Amino acid sequence: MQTIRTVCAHDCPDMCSLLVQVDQGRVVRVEGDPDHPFTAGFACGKVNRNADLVHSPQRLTTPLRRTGPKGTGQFAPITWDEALDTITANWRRIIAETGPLGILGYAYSAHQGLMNRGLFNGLFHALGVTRLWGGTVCDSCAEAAWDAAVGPIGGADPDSVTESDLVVCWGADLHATNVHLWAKIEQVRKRGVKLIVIDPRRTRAAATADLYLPIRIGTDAALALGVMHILARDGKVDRAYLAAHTLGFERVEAEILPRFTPAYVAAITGLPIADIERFAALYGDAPRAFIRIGFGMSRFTHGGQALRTVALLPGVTGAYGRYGGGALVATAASFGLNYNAIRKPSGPASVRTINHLKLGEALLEASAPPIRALFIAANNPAVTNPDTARIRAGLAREDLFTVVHDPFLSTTARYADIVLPATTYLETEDFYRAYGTYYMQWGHQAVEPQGEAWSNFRLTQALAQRMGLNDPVFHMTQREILGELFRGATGPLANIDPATLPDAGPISIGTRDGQAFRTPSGKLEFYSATLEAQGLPPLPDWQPDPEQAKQAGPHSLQLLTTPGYFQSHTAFSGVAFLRQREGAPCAVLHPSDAQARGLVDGQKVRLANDRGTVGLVLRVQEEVQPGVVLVPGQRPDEDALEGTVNMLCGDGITDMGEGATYQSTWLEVRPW
Ligand SMILES: Nc1nc2c(c(=O)[nH]1)N[C@H]1C(S)=C(S)[C@@H](COP(=O)(O)OP(=O)(O)OC[C@H]3O[C@@H](n4cnc5c(=O)[nH]c(N)nc54)[C@H](O)[C@@H]3O)O[C@H]1N2
Ligand SMILES: Nc1nc2c(c(=O)[nH]1)N[C@H]1C(S)=C(S)[C@@H](COP(=O)(O)OP(=O)(O)OC[C@H]3O[C@@H](n4cnc5c(=O)[nH]c(N)nc54)[C@H](O)[C@@H]3O)O[C@H]1N2
Ligand code: SF4
Ligand SMILES: [Mo]
Repeated sequence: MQTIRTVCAHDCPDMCSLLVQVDQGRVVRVEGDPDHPFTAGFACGKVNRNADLVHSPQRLTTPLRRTGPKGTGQFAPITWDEALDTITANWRRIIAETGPLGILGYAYSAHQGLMNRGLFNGLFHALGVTRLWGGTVCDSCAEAAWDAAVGPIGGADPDSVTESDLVVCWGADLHATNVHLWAKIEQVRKRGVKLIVIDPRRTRAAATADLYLPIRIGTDAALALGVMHILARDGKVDRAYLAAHTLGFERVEAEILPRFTPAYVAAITGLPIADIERFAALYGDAPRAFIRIGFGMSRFTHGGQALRTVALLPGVTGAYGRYGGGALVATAASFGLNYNAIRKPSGPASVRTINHLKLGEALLEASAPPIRALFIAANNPAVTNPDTARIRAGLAREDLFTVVHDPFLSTTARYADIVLPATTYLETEDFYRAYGTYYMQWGHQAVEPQGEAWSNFRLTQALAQRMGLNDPVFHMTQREILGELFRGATGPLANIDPATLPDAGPISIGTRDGQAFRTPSGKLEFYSATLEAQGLPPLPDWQPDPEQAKQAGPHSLQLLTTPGYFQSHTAFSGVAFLRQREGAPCAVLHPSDAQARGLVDGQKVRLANDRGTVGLVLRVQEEVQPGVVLVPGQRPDEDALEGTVNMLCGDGITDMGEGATYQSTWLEVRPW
């Protein structure tokens, strides 16, 4: 038995250090590394079962060629040489006929290793093909909103929570998506620190909170402005901090806050006035209040305005200036690595880009030139992208040459002409930097690739070489590329010798300094000229969702979509145990809404709107407020009675960052 120290590559803010026990080439156990301060000796319930992922009987073992209609999943095994020859012959033909823009390279975040993730982009960049504007299905709205307020720099260090005097969990379901922060929060609560949860879903954290605010979807900006109103009214504003570190608060105070009285905010958010007052009082009395902001509040038309307004709140009390205080959305922007070495080795500076969530539109409508070849890796857009029906219609095009690289025959892979078997991260080595903490770490390979699976890294290098690309990055080893990543690194990274990293374990670049601001003014921007130039409101404000008036009928319910506890999107659907733990795909209604429709717990129901219908099992619980239907996770069709939740969501974009608006969706629920 051997124990190998590696890093969890799943798309998750925690980026755990893991100890993997390997016996005769098989993963037998995966555990959290006790020597990592944040991982703190435990892995989550999904990754504890990673032996089942690596050795799942559903793993792809060879490359495949399509033998039946697209979408039906009929394939025959072929060799790697045949597969690569077919791919490069098609790509060369398309490039000769219409230029590289006829090919769309589509890869995102299922492997968080900087090389296994980034080198796909390097390949696409060097070939000059049409590229994905990645992340719009995920965090681009949250990121743009944070950048408008704070700038492209990480937020509060989650390790600092040990010194916080109040924790606010605002639109993040920590038991699902950030369990190690939850563990830290539990510790500080033992010394009396209070927890406030603001979430339309009564999450597990909400059930234990000192104050739970079951806010209406999409009304967070109003709540944050209401709190600012009360802080100003009660003289709890840190004027010295505001003068030194922020821009435009006096305009917010004069032009916006007078409207956001507790009564007005209560009417918008659905929260009792007394609870809004209590929240503001607790927040105003906590100089080191830590707010964990999740992406939940960003998933609707005005999601950017919501998240940006919440991100401004710690400026009002000066919490941003104190260790333990402030706000955290993500940390990734603080790692000044030389990513371009991997992502942009050569190729034209700018090419056509396709918004991640507009894949359907691109496949069906793009012209000059149309998309004739599609390469997808580490993504399952036929389930996880909104407007799924249109995506599938695009993928079904007979004249589209599609390649999918994945460890499993995903729903998307079933539409491919060529399917390539991918390794899981435990079959690769890579370098990682977290997006939810300030740690970075080398991850060792635990086992050999299973079957004939190739890592993302190996595949990209092979394709690049066959396409005649000579950039050194397509010929270097992972350890050599690590040196390139640190070339010209600044700040805390400048003192690191990359050659020492593979044996170094986790390294934090967190500091005890107050929040720095990287906006154009160098301050926290209550007033944003950047937003104004984009035609957006330069001051924080709240407006109703315009989609509600367009879509909502008299019996409509608004969709609430959240992460699955034991399923992360579809990445664990090849693990039977975790599918069972998650349970059958379901919809959750408040008892009053169920009763009004004559529906009972456990019944099969149909969720329907103009875009489609989905069949799920109903759960009737006070986990949500009236007017909302919660559908946890995004599950493949075969797990459900029929369809998948994203068939009901449109491809509309958010006010900032062109992100997905899953929750600007209204629908009806009726018996199956
Ligand atoms: N187990 C598990 N872990 C995961 C994932 C997963 O699918 N499953 N996904 C991974 C990925 S790719 C990502 S990007 C992250 C996402 O991680 P988070 O940012 O934590 O998760 P969100 O999807 O944003 O959902 C968080 C919460 O927001 C709430 N919410 C929804 N709308 C609103 C609103 O209008 N206001 C407020 N205040 N709250 C709202 C939801 O009810 C939910 O509880 O998690 C990662 N980790
Ligand atoms: N309704 C709704 N939809 C959502 C969300 C939501 O909150 N609500 N959240 C959105 C968010 S935040 C995100 S990030 C997206 C995620 O959407 P996707 O990126 O499509 O996520 P997964 O379903 O996890 O698909 C990842 C695929 O990569 C494969 N894979 C895993 N490891 C590797 C590897 O090392 N190499 C290769 N080549 N493949 C690998 C997995 O088997 C899986 O098929 O979903 C979005 N969709
Ligand atoms: S908590 Fe996140 S980083 Fe840690 S093991 Fe689970 S998925 Fe991986
Ligand atoms: Mo995501």
